[in-house]
Amino acid sequence: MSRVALESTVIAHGLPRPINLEVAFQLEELVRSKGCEPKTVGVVQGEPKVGLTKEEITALATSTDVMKVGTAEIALAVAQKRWAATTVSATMHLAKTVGIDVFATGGIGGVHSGEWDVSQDLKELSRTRMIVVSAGAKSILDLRQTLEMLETLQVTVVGYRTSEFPAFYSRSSGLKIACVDSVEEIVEVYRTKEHLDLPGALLVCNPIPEDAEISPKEFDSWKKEAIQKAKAEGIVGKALTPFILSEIARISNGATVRANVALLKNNVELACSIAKTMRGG
Ligand code: PSU
Ligand code: MN
Repeated sequence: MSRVALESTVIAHGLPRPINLEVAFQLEELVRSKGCEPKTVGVVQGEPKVGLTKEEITALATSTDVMKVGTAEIALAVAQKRWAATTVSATMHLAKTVGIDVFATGGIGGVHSGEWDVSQDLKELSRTRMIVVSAGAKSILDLRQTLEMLETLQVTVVGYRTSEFPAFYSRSSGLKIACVDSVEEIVEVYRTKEHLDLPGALLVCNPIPEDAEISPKEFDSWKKEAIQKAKAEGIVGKALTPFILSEIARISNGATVRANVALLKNNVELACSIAKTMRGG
């Protein structure tokens, strides 16, 4: 059966509780309903695992002592026998070790505005060959700089039925990318990367469904407020993304959470369709 990797940081640190656990199970169920096998990735008491059990997912979603690890911190979590949720970078790295080629996430990390803070997701996307389906980069990032950095790092970026880099909660950003119109085309691009031994990810940008979109204007005001609060409270580094996401969820009365869930499901569906086409072709 075609396997589709899922990350756990969005579950442990990206969505509010208790909806985070419901979403984790819904995404796995959705993968199964499409005839594929979900492989949620995480670190269980120091053991990196590709394919968490229901109990392990529950622990990651409910415990208060869960690390957030990128590729750089996997070894630390293992040595210290910790529970850890994996970001896009760590999920890609671990999923690749068991030969998985397709991964569905919400949004990748990237270049933050203001002080230097660039996600290790970009470095991993640059070196690990995998199809990563996302709704663009995280909404709180500098999208123009993120797209430039993806180019510098030789990541293949395509829009699924769009020629704009999607802005997570909204479908457009004004930033142009190459457009692919079919799943078959996505698979052909990926096979070509394999044949020519071109390293790095094929980042498939899948815009949020229209009925779940949030207007950029509305979102910008929420984002400004959240970023100001993060500054005032001195939140930096790894804690920044989870802090801002939870602030925006609060300010928007849950609207961002509903949008996040909608785009996650949309990405999972496209990833399944890609994974099945890869197996058939
Ligand atoms: N985007 C979201 N929610 C999330 C993340 C991204 O809307 O929870 C997570 C992903 O796991 C991504 C990580 O890999 O944030 C990036 O974190 P950082 O910027 O600290 O590298
Ligand atoms: Mn960072």
